[in-house]
Amino acid sequence: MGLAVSSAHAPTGVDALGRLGSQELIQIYRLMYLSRRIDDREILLKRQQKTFFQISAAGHEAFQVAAGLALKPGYDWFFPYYRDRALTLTLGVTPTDMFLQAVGAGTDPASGGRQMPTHWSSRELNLVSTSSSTATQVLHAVGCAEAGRYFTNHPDAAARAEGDYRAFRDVTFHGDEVVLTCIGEGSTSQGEFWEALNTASNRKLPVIFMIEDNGYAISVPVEVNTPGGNISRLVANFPNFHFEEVDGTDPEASLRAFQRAAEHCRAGLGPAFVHGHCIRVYSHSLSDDDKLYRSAAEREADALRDPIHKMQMRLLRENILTAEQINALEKELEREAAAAAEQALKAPLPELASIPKHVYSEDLDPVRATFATEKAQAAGSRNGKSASGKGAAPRTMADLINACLHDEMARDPRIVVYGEDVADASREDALSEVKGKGGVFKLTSGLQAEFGSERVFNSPLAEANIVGRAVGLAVRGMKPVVEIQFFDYIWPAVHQIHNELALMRWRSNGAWASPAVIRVPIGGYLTGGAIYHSQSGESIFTHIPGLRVVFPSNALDANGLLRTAIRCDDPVLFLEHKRLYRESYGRAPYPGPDFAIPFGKAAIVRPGQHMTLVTYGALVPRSLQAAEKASREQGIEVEVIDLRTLSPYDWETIATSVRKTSRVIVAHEDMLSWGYGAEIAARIADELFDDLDAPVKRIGAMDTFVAYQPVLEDAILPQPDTVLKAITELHAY
Ligand SMILES: Cc1ncc(C[n+]2csc(CCOP(=O)(O)OP(=O)(O)O)c2C)c(N)n1
Ligand SMILES: [Mg+2]
Repeated sequence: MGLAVSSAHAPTGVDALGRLGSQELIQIYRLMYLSRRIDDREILLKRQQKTFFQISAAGHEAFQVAAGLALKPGYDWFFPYYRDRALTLTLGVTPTDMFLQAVGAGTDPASGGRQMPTHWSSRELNLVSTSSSTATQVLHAVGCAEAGRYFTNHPDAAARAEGDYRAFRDVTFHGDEVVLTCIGEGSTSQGEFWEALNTASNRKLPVIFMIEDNGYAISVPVEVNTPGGNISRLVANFPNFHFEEVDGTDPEASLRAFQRAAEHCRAGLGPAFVHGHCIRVYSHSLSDDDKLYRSAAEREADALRDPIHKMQMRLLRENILTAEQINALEKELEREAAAAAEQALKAPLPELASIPKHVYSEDLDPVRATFATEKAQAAGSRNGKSASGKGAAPRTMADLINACLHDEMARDPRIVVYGEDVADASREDALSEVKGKGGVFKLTSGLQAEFGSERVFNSPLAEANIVGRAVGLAVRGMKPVVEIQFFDYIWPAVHQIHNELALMRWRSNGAWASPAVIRVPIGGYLTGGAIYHSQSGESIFTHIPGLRVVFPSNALDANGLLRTAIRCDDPVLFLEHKRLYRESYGRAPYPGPDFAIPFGKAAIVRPGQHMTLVTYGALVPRSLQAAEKASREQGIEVEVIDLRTLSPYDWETIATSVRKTSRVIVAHEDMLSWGYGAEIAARIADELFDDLDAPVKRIGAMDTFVAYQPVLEDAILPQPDTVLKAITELHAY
């Protein structure tokens, strides 16, 4: 005995029949039993109200220990779920670490008291922070595997670089690393699960999908989630996979299955699917009572398969340990669990001052970005030429976004660009004879031709896939600059954006981050764009802590802000107004490959003393039109402020202007009610009340979607005349 619990390595001692030796079986039992004792101790603490939530691995221990022993912590990568106590214990998470999270200690190494218990995170072990969302993590695992392959093929890209996010995103990789991701059988109903299988299969990625099938998703039995009741049967035709289906209460059979799976992955043959039939010894969590929905007979039948009891019997039957030795071992592990709990109960609580820490990067603030060179560069250009050969003549917003992508990809080999239709042509042999697609709006045109198909490629038609993989790529130090084809179709990705992308840093207390850029064509005024190609909705995203939201109104701003978005260390939603892509308004010469505009700095696009108009996006040119008319016809001088970035936004510029003019309108294209302007107007009313001579006015679309018929579209969206009317009214107030 005396095998270290936390030193994980694949057991090598086998007998002549290929079975595990005594020491290995004892090691497995130690880990399984310790996991169970930690669960039981946590249940006790919860009943004593010393912890606040409990969910257990009971019944999954054999399967999980096997997975942990087959893989290498700190070398392979892990995207587990909330039930993986025995797995993470095997990888090296200590019992004390687990209890520190259960009590919500300030010293909880996984989250600093932010996440529920069993929400794992350890940089040392390559254990990436996971959420409570079922199935999001499997897409992160896919992105992680893509990053590992990319760095293996391009080791130079892993080099540390100063001056941008790379200074804070150190990269490690091994050519034959494997990524393990775990999921319950019920959660395989989620689309994200199928989207992950899709890409893992197509790209032959070294991902092991570990399906922990305990027959229930809370109270919902497997046949309700899985047609036919067996997920292995449904996935059997995915190409390139190695499939295993095992009794997940048998650690030895499970270990063999994981070893074969890992071998398949390490050999570069593709992903693996390891489906283990486990049991749930307790209810779903301490908040659930399975007697409400499971018959006594069923629960008793399950109990007979309890992996702890089965392992005890085996150790006795095979004369590996005597009853006394088992008893002594169990007592020792019980003491270990109790001591760890005691230690955690004495740990300090988190400081209240820690709450805002790690919402955004503490290292690189895009508001004060050292690489921001707006003034120095705006005047000149690099001999009037960009990397994409654009001249010094005024270029459209579409051109300058494309130029920025070319420049940044040439500068930073960690950038990959993917999304729907963004490649020039997925079938490379066509490239020599075709012009290439390069995005439905042509914003990524020529990128694949210049940088190759490994760096610029089409994704499946699945928005959660695009963002979920970006999270996994960015966690590894890559810089995904992905495209969601239309804002109207961002919704399947919102789960990933809200619960994962924006939260990775805060929930892991700064240990992990996923600073990806999501470019999204947005907005209406298209004449016929209708409901599903005209949507706005930026305030839904400015309401997400951890996410930067950028919304340029002209070519130069788009170029400089996209550069900052790419170089900074936070996730950025980069909104590009479709109507502004090729307008004559706001064209500019190419500003050079290092032109960067800091976030949170508004532009006063028209000075004036009679009132302030705060706006952004497509309402900038419309507001300017109205302001010129007001000046011409009524002598009203309106100061127009283009916010340029919505989160963060430039309160100083707003406040200074409102103090000067004492009158303010906030105008945007999105619907009026609960729109972005509501927040700005409320803050002005709150903080600048004494400076105001009139109520704060807001302009926005009608509270409907945008209709197809142009007469309706015109009436629904705010027009220059709508703005002019508001200016006139406010001036007369
Ligand atoms: C996206 C999402 N929907 C719903 C929930 C609530 N929920 C938490 S666990 C769970 C059941 C999961 O069952 P399964 O995948 O079989 O895993 P198990 O808990 O049985 O191991 C549900 C519905 C959630 N966490 N995330
Ligand atoms: Mg289940």
